[in-house]
Amino acid sequence: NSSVQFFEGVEKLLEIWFARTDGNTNQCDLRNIPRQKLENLLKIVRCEVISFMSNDNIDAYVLSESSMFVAQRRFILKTCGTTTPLQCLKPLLVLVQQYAGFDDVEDVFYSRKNFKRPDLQMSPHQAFEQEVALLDTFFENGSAYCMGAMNRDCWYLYTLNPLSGENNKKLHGGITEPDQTLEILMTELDPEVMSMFSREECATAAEATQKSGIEKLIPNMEVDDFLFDPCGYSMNGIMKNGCYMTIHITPEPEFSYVSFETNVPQTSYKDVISRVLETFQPGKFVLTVFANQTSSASQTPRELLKTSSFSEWMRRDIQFCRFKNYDLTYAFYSKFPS
Ligand code: PUT
Repeated sequence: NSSVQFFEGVEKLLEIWFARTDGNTNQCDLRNIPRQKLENLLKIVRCEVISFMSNDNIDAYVLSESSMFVAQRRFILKTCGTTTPLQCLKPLLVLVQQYAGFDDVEDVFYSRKNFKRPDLQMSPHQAFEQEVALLDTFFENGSAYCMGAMNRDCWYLYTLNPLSGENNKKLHGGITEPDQTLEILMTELDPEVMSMFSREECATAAEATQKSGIEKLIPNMEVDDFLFDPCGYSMNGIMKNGCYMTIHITPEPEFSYVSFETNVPQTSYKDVISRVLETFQPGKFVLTVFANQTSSASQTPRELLKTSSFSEWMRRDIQFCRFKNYDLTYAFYSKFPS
């Protein structure tokens, strides 16, 4: 039905870890940035806050276009549609220095799946090369990667990859505390499942969260969910220890898209991945897992190499990258050969 207005569900995901050159971060905290300043930042990105929850370890914002998570030294901004997250880099770095007390960037991860309609994006997001050119103006030692088939379903990443050397090692050695991130980016979803994420079928976000089975994906999450009118759904989940999960759903059959992301540590992600797939029933999906050396998920590359299918979803390709202290696994699975 060509009368349905297209919406780009695919998000741009920016994760930045901050540090201090003198190593003294005790008094530093990104959550000291005033709310109004963050809201001004989001205006530049072309989105706004629609809901907020927090605990001692993390602030979680549901946005009009996806989510933002602010912890002591980690900033995550995930935005879909025609938002422009890279345009907020300069003011963000100023705010961080001014209010949070950090004077250095420890690591950066900017990633996204290929857009369905790149032609509708705004500068610099029409092409990954343009995004990289902008990122390179802010960061030394950034490296850009494309994982998967670059003419079909693929996933782009920009991250810091400093040359070894004493100075670099000390300042940009990367995150050594245990850290991991699982993302599942799903397309061609089952229309019956997607119909739950509309006001026609569910009166409230809580009803959609419960009926769809989202509430059972990862236990012990405090949930902040939002059901858009007439359709579309976003949720953030946070745990007392600062772990998060986030799900964003574009249900229209012509361009259905669901993203799932969490940093909850697991020695094996197979069960979580299987639950997500059973819940949303995608035709195909991109899977990415970052795990650093101290993470309990550090065996993920070995495990996923052995996993040639999840039930009826067959692996079509898999790639690995070893960065200074993270291993990245990328894989693409589909129900039917495309
Ligand atoms: N989205 C990037 C994740 C990096 C590891 N936390």
